[in-house]
Amino acid sequence: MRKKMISGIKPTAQLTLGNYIGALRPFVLSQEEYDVNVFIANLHCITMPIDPEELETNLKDVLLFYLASGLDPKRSNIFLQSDIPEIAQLGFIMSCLTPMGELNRMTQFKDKKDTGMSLSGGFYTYPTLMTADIVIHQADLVPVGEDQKQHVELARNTAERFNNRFGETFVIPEPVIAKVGSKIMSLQDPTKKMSKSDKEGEKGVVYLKDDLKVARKKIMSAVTDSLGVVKYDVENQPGIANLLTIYAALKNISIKEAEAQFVDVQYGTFKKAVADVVCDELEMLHEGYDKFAQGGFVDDVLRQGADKMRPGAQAMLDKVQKAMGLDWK
Ligand code: AQP
Repeated sequence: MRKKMISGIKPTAQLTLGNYIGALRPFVLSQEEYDVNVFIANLHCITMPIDPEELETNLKDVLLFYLASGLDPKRSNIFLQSDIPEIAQLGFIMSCLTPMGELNRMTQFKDKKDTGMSLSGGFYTYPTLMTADIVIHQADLVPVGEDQKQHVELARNTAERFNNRFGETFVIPEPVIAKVGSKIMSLQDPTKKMSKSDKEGEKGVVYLKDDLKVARKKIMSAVTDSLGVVKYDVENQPGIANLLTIYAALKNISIKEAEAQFVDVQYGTFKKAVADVVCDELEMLHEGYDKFAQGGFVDDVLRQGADKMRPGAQAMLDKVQKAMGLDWK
């Protein structure tokens, strides 16, 4: 039997090249080998303040970019997280099985807390909802970028804890991290992750919706160094290392192979090659986006996805409730 893979993206803002290389592309490539299930994580969005209209637009965009990237609804299940209410129910149960000490150690929580912004309880417990997202579907594999690995490890711990306490119930999921491109960095500050809600650093972020000219300009203005050698050295040349990663990931080659293509090449020429490959990919995505936006069947995709996923989720929640003594039937 094919292994079951699950992953999702929060429709918090416009998708970035980081989301594409670290998540969307690996989802699409996985379709050959795995039973692929991909969702739009709208419940995770409301853990931070969000404008409802913006959320709705972003949600449609994520779906259109899933399709434009090559996710095929005939082969893979694509669904909206909130269309399966059992996930939120199981999320509460999972939060009761997760020690606060583990949640306090989550780096995404610590980073946001350090900014001094006011955080919601939902943001604090979001990794426990993510646990439910994964285990309710008995997923074997969870492809994620480097930043989400810790949350998948928390999901593994919680599933193991449940199995030990209440009997063998959940499959223990494995995180899958892409060999190249699991953490694309900002083009302006290559020590910082390229993030879709980074409003201050927009110049360092290539959005999938960016006009090709704008995207090209962002790559050509990427911060580099004065060493003048195209080499993968994250510590001393983080900007060049990031551009090499983007190039290698999109070309489907190793970093070594990418480096070999740019021996004795000047930074300007190297950046142009990176911009070309990014713009080719964006052009393909824009064409797909427009085609699916006009197709008018996007609602059906989500409906069919939820119809296929919900019965399994309901059965799993029943099993959990029985195992815990929550169910009198
Ligand atoms: N820069 C990145 N490089 C590689 N992978 C990335 N991912 C995100 N940014 C990069 C991966 O994309 C998937 C979806 O992420 P998400 O939207 O659920 O959450 P996130 O990791 O918090 O992504 P962002 O873009 O940083 O969103 P905001 O700014 O809203 O917090 C995940 O697999 C993630 O690893």
